[in-house]
Amino acid sequence: MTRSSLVSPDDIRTRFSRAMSDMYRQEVPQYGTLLDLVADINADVLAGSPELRDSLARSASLERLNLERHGAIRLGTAAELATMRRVFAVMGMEPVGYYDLSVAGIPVHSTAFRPVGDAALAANPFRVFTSLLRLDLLEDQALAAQAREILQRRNIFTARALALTEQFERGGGLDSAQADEFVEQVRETFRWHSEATVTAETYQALHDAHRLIADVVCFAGPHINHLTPRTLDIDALQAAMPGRGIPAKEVVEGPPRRKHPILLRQTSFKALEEPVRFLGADTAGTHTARFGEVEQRGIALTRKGRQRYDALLARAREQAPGQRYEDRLTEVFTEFPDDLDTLRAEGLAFFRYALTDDGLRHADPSAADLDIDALLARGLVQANPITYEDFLPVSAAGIFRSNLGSAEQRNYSANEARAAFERDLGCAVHDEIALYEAAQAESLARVRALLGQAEDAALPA
Ligand code: OOG
Ligand code: NI
Repeated sequence: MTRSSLVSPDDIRTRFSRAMSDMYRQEVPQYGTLLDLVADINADVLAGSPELRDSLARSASLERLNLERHGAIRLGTAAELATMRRVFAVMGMEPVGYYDLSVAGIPVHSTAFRPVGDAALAANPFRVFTSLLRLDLLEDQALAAQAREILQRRNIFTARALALTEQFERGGGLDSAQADEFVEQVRETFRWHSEATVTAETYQALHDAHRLIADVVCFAGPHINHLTPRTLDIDALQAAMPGRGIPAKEVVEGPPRRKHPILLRQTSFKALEEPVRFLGADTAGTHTARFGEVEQRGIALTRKGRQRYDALLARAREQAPGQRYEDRLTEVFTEFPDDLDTLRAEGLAFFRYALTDDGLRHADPSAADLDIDALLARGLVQANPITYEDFLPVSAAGIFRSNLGSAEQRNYSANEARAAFERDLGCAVHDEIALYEAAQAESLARVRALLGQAEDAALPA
């Protein structure tokens, strides 16, 4: 087999995200309704704002918009997490960020598998928020042991998926037919199972300990629990959802509405109650797991920007008698600058630098050494916002909780379990902020190199 017949990981990821979307549309009809609504609203927003269309085009977000979504799964064992990492690697997805949800009373910790390079993100930014259950947080250690034993018995990957993953690792790639087979096989792992692997009694015991534990332990695989398209106006979406028969969660998670969106805003609709059959039972029971979510992505923040965001969000979440949460959030966030120049000048947000048409046409070679502010002031360079590609722990906790019922909030002691997570995963997770820093720095280096080249081009032939 020649190298040229190999399919790129970006292409495999795109095939996979499409297969997941088709499967979820069939399994959860409301997801299809949501996709239609998102497409309508995105088209309206783009038609009404040529400025936004241009800005999205410049930040490589326009073309990927209708492809763009994230999913989420919850795994039961360290071995499942380690193998999942290898499977995602075939699709060019690497673990980015560490999210400790136990501080919010949810017994999991998580990472996001996603593409990391500029070109891969532009091709298709499909991400999967991947959580690992923490049975060590269970008070009832006998129940935890039982859960571990049940999990030990299952194998969530098909033999062919593993064989193709090994082939990828050995030879460095898959051809088109193998890529299709890989996608089909891996899809099996993410599929819904209406047959539980345990009796109703065991399910109930695990459910009583925490609903999430029953969801992870009682089924043959880590069914995808939501798939989230990207909208350009989440407030319009939130308002339109009930009209299409979709019961939205009460508040949008994340920062308030702004002229220049930052980070990530998310809302979801309530999980479905689905019929399941328990081991040895004649009649059907029910399980509530799968839901829908929508998100609006904004500009990535620097460490300084993120600290300010976290502090403001914490302040907004302190109870204020007689004030609606949304109003309080908006009020508190008036302190966060909402124009791109200030966000850049104060080092609060990340930008990708590119030459302007002017910069391309009559580049001044001596400009290559000017500092970035001078390059911008001369109109040779433009600064395009970098889209936030990751997740927010406080928001994620809110999304989990809205689908577990509010009674599910337990208090686990805050504790750094990151080292254990990375050991289970088999590698360190990327630092998401370092990835944005690198993207910004590389774009600046590229701009300088291009300006420098103008010097050679200007020399007489
Ligand atoms: C994951 C919830 C987190 C998000 O978008 O923040 C998440 C889960 O419920 O498994 O997907
Ligand atoms: Ni999500």
